[in-house]
Amino acid sequence: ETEVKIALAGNPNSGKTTLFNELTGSRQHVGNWPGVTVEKKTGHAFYKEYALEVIDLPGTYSLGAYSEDEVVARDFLTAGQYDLVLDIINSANLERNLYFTIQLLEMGVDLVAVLNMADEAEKKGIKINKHKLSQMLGAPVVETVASKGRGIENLLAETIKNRDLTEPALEINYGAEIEDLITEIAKLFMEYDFTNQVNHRWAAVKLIEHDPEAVKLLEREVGSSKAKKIKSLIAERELKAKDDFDNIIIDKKYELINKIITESVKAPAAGQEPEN
Ligand code: GDP
Ligand code: MG
Ligand code: K
Repeated sequence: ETEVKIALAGNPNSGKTTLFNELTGSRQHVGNWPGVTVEKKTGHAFYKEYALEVIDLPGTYSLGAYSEDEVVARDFLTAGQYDLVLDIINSANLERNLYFTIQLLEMGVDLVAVLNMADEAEKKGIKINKHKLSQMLGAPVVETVASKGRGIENLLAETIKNRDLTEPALEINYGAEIEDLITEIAKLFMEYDFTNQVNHRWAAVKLIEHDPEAVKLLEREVGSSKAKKIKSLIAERELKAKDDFDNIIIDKKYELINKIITESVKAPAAGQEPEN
């Protein structure tokens, strides 16, 4: 029997818990994440000769540091103590859900994109080209209707097939000003012996966003005086820049999401009734 550890991540109400129940049945354990009051659900599923440990992460829209839920999910994901993440997506609300997906991909998380609520998307006349979406995300894509137990066998098969997935992290081009800054931060990471296993480009972007957890990580790894030098470099560049870096970073993410949606989704035009 081979052990495979998977985590369910995604937006609230994307169907994570429903899928978790479908996968694990009554083989569940409920506890708390260490140090916080956030509920931790783990369970077991069996498929062929594989025993899957399944962890239901708190649902969040983002992976910043603005709530306990986000920090729990993010700490789990950056610690890397899993084989594969199942990113549960509400297919009927793709734009918002993909915002979370691309954050995972930028962190370098290996995932299967699970297009859940396929029934809701169908009702709305939304047609998703799974092959194209998979190509653009650089991740396998499967379809499920968790509430009806549809697509679970296929999801298990794809999970096992991709358990050793190691894809390079997604790199979004944030434009010359930010890209130059990322390059310089990366050089300082080298010089200062920042060796943390997190994706370094992702960490640099988070520092540019003034993410407090990224700042804490940096201070822990290189000490506060070196961390201060990196923070000063960022502040100096921000002063010179025409536009707000935070805004550019969000805009570029949505630009990519819109491109993905344009190329992989057919939705009825506004005011037009779905075909069925
Ligand atoms: P979570 O917040 O991600 O854990 O989401 P839940 O599992 O609690 O699901 C939110 C709601 O969506 C519940 O009412 C589920 O019954 C429903 N749901 C889950 N999966 C599906 C699905 O594939 N199709 C439809 N129509 N409803 C679903
Ligand atoms: Mg839930
Ligand atoms: K992996």
